Amino acid sequence: MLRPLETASRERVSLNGLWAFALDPGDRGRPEEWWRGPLPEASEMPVPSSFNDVPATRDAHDHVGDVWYQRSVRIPAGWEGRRVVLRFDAAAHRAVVWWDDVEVGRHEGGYTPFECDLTGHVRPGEAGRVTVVVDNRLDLGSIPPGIVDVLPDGRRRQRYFHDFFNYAGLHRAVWLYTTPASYVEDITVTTEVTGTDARVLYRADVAGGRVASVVLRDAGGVERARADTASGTLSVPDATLWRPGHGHLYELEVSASGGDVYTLPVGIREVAVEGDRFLINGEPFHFRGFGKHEDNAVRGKGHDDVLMVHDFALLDWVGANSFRTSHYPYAEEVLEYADRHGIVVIDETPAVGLNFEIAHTLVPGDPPHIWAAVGDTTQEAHRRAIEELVARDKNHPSVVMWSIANEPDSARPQARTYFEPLVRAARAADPSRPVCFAQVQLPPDQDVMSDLFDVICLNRYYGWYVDTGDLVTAERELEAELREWARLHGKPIIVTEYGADAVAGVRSVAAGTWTEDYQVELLEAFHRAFDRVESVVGEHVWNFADFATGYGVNRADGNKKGVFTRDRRPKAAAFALRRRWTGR
Ligand code: BDP
Repeated sequence: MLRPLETASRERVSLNGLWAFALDPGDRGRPEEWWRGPLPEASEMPVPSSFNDVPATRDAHDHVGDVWYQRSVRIPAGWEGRRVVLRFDAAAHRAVVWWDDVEVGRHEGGYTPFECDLTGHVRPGEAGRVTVVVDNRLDLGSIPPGIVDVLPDGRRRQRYFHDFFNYAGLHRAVWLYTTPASYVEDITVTTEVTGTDARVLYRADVAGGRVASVVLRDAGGVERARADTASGTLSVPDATLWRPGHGHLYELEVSASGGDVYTLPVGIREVAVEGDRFLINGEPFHFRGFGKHEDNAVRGKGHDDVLMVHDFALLDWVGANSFRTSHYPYAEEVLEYADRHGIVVIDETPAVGLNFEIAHTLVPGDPPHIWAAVGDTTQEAHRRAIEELVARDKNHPSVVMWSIANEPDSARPQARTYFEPLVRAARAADPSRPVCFAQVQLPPDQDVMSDLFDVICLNRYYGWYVDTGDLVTAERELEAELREWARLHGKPIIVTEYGADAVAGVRSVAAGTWTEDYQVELLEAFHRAFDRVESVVGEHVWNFADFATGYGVNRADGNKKGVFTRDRRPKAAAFALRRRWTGR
């Protein structure tokens, strides 16, 4: 799915800003058809932002159910005879959209974009009312899954099985854009590298017309290759490659017969897994970085360029070359930035919490395990989440691997049955990138599905949830386990999570748990083990920064495994990592 752009043939208007907003705790909005007029008792809500922490009330913070957004939108007068599209970069987790009284779209899945074609509903020059209802409920058919309880006093309580707060709402940009009636609908690009010669394989889909030309230009605007077919291969002798640390981009301009023009940034690079190596452009790549979250005070998961650029500056400062979009697709701005700056990304679906054993907020006992609770609906939602992720992010050179789940139950035989078709779906959607999942602390002889994947990604909490406080045992057990994975699978291993909670400012000579010093010592113990096991090709610390999560008794004002605090101040661990990763 192409991102809205301004080109010679396209215009784009941002609908970010203050929208009318109403919580709907009594579920009145749908039966009373609130889209037919101004929202009752509306307040104002900034878009993009998660809604939860903006109003400063418990009701908003803990709200479970529908919220309503509304604003008036004027269609530019010059858009006569053109296609008009309303695009939501995200609505967590389910949304229905109306233009005036007419439903124009609906979508499920809180982290991927969707569009509503307004052509035929709107008159250029006139204004209309856009109303969106967003439902933040997670159930056993959604990705991620959850359970909504209705308490004896009538309140709803949302349970979910993942360790980050269920921020929701319109937390990414909203756009109104236009294209000619016949338009470039999609472009798919893959690249191959032989020495310094490269090939750009492309396919362009034009709705209501045909491809007129495809031109590849270099960063200086000089034409390097050209074609006039809907799909083909462009040869680029002496190509400047996209590589980690160097986000070199070309531009592919696709023109359609009806005059539409779309320009796509293209990074030329090749990704491969060979034996236990992860190769980028034929060279072994070692992942240094973090699992992150989209998480900030007040905004929640609301995208903000200021915070994004600052996070990338800190990644640079600490010497990270990569991160995982744990545990959902991040805003497209983030991937575009990574493309431009040569940061490597493992791109993850929102399939987190397919596991009751590690749940923080589930009252144990009902149902007994995840595979007894979820079924075809969940698997179908999961498949859609994979396909929507690939459709959105397939052209980003920064994305080198798909992670299709975080810490699912991978011990029970049902896990294999559930995941086999999903791995197939991921490979069918994109044959060019490796596929992985992040595996919860579970030894290789108990895991029933890692052989289906290309890279072994392990989330390991030796020294924290197991061997708590004993880093000598932690280091020994970690190394033994890593060697076992290497022996059994012969694939590259990335430790996609390791870390310890540390409350900033709490120091200790005896390095007890929750101190900054223990966090440093734990990371160092892991690093010694990594450096002794050759198949380890990556280290992603959990987490880049402290983040909001449910208020289980093992969390104090959020998860404190950040190497930076929630407001991005470095803990001692940040300096230790910087020394390891940059030598400074
Ligand atoms: C892992 C999860 C991650 C949690 C982390 C933790 O993948 O989402 O936040 O552990 O417990 O289980 O800190």
